[in-house]
Amino acid sequence: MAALNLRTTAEIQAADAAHHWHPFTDTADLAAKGARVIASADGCWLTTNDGQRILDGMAGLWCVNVGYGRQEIVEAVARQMSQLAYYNTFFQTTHPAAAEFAEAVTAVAPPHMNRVFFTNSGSESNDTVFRLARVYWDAMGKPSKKIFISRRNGYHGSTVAASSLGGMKAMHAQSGLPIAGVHHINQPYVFGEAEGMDPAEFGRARARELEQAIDEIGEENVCAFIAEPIQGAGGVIIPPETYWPEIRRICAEREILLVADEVICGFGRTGRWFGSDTYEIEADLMPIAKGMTSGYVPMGGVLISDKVAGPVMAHAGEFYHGYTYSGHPAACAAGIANLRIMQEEKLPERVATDIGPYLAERWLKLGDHPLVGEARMKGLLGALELVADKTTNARFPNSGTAGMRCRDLSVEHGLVMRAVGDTMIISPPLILSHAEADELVDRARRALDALADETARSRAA
Ligand code: PXG
Repeated sequence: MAALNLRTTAEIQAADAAHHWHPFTDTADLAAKGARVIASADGCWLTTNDGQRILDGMAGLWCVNVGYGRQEIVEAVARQMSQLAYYNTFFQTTHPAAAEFAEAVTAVAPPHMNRVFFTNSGSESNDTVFRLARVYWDAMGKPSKKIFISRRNGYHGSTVAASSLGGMKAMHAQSGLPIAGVHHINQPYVFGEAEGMDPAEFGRARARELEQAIDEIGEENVCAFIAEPIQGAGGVIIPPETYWPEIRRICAEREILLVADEVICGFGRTGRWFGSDTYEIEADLMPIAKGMTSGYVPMGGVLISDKVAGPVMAHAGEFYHGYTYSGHPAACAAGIANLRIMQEEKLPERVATDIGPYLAERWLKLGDHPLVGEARMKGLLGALELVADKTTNARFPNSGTAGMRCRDLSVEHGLVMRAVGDTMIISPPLILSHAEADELVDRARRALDALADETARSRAA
């Protein structure tokens, strides 16, 4: 492919350092170092501006499910933009792409979800949930039901309501969050928090914190419980098999909405269309984004159950909520083409029966590495827990330092792996081949070996 950008890497880094404020980044620190410049990508591979090829173990940011460079999507978006680059979906108007994508995305959703509200990101989807769930209880004649229960170390986005629903302490500390009306309970993190407890029992105990919270707050005040089927940004926390059935029991017995944040787990990642299918969650609302368009054009949405849609439509009248770009034609065109690829290539099924088990078998063997306390994987979501002492699973001092170093070493070895503290995580494109899966695990092992060498050297010094 012809070079898109004739500036040198140093020139790009200088412009970036001078003018670009990056998300979730110490901007001064990055400006001093210079950002890594990704210039192009194809399939599961990124190419830097200097020509280094890196296997993308994160599918961008958990989103490029169909892989990079899919011309079907590119052409569909170009066609759509020539025909109708923009029109809104406010004021009694729609357009062909919005209607078609709404039909297509609800067709793959669980059968009780037949409507979608379009947004532009997962954060906007969760802010939409925050408002819509309250509107639902107003419509039901129960306006006191306003409080959301969510989880510590959950991630639901960066906007004000979404980050309040999230349980990221560092985010809350920076801006006086959470806002009123959000109550956090503990997460089902076996490796980090079960402390010798049987995982099945631990899963049930963590789920029962929901029941206790409802009792403390008063059921008449609780609006909804929101959680990711598998926590992504929190460190690929795969709940024990006992967790979701117990949450479901509680939600069936109590009058609260259940919101499954499918922004990462949706669109094939766990081996079914949605994490809710994998864990039989039966959510009332499902925020979605990321894999919805495989990241080709930004888009998010909220899938709405008939149970919620019915009363809101019957009693609430207009929902005073929407974004200029809700149902943007280019995003809808990308989404339609993306779903078509996922269906034609049977990607959710491929994750369940082919590449998921293939990668898992190899990834779990990394659990033998002297620096790994646990390797886990579900669908194409994987994690490695780095430990300083494998016999006791003691962590490294200065939490996060080993993870950060491992992340850098991994990129040096040609693999994007992300670090959450000292947990290494992957979420590769769903089109990953067997050869690429072998390559991914090889490169991860080499990064771990390099970290082990450095650790041994610094202990000897
Ligand atoms: N819900 C979940 C479960 C997410 O993972 C969002 C909502 C927010 O989506 P938007 O599109 O507003 O970013 C997310 C996003 C990371 C990382 O470092 C994860 C996300 C976003 C940015 C970084 O793991 N997840």
